[in-house]
Amino acid sequence: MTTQQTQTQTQQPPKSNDPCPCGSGRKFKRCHKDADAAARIRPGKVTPMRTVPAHIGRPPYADTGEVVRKAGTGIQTPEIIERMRTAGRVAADVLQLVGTHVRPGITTEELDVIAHEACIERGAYPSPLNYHGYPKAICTSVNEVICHGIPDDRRLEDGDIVNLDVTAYIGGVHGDTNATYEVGDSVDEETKRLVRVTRECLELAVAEVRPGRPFNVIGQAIQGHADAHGFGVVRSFIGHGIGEQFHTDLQILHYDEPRQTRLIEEGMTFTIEPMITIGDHRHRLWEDGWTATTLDYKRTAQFEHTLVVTADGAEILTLPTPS
Ligand code: EYL
Ligand code: CO
Ligand code: CO
Repeated sequence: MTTQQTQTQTQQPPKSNDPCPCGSGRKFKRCHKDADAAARIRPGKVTPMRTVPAHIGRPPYADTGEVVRKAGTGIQTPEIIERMRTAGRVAADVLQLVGTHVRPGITTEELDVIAHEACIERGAYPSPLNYHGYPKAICTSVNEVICHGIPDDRRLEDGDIVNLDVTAYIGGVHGDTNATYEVGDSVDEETKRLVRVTRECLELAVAEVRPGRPFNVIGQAIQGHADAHGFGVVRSFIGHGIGEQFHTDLQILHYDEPRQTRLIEEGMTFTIEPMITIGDHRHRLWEDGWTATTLDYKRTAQFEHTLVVTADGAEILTLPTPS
């Protein structure tokens, strides 16, 4: 996918007698066809990529869309960590601001424009913009969209949920955070519980972070809490090391994986960003190649913070400026 294109995306649902995309082996009409027709978010119109003024510092991929990964130890210098405090706070402030605009009738494109301008006002480049060719400043993931939803002309509806994922690049480093918002006041009780439990999964995971512990304490905390509520944990999208690069080699799993024995070390910076589902944890991609939805079209929620590991725990870098 290249930059600067206007597209109307289409996705053909499977034919009635085709195998259901959920992998059950049954015919689509006997499996998820009704759920599909009732609940599916459909791709809308995506406007051309917006520009960022020349005085804003740009990450290396901003002009080409090509991401070059550099290897590192995963441990940041105090000087980089200090810059990440600023980037994290900017991302959190932008997220909080855009969150105040979530209401029935607003389009996800309008939310993107607010985020894009808010980053620029604060001297930041919106990190997703042209990252691997991604066309927008933020990700907006509605209802059954797990992550990487592209802002478009769809209007939010009373009873929807929407995740806003904001990453800001300022001072040569990234800060990455997201949250799920209820749209209007008719969100059903099961969805409210999903959103609450997902927020708790992130909080419980952050509380486990401490030097000398295996990374798997993070996934154990998340999966333990999700299991207790009968919810699924998405496995295909994971947290990541972050710093001068948006994504480093460090992988943060959100599910229990005992083979993950690497130890957490002071000075590491990474995200935790659990995606929790009411039903099946597996995903499928829209034809745009970016948008990931649940296979069964049931709802999913996500929350994300960027952290630095301290001597005795974790400092959350993506908290908003105290008001
Ligand atoms: C851009 C690029 C495919 C993000 C994250 C935006 C999306 C799909 C190619 C990870 C990977 C955010 O860590 C992330 N969010 O918390 N790609 C991302 N994009 C994009
Ligand atoms: Co993010
Ligand atoms: Co992230």
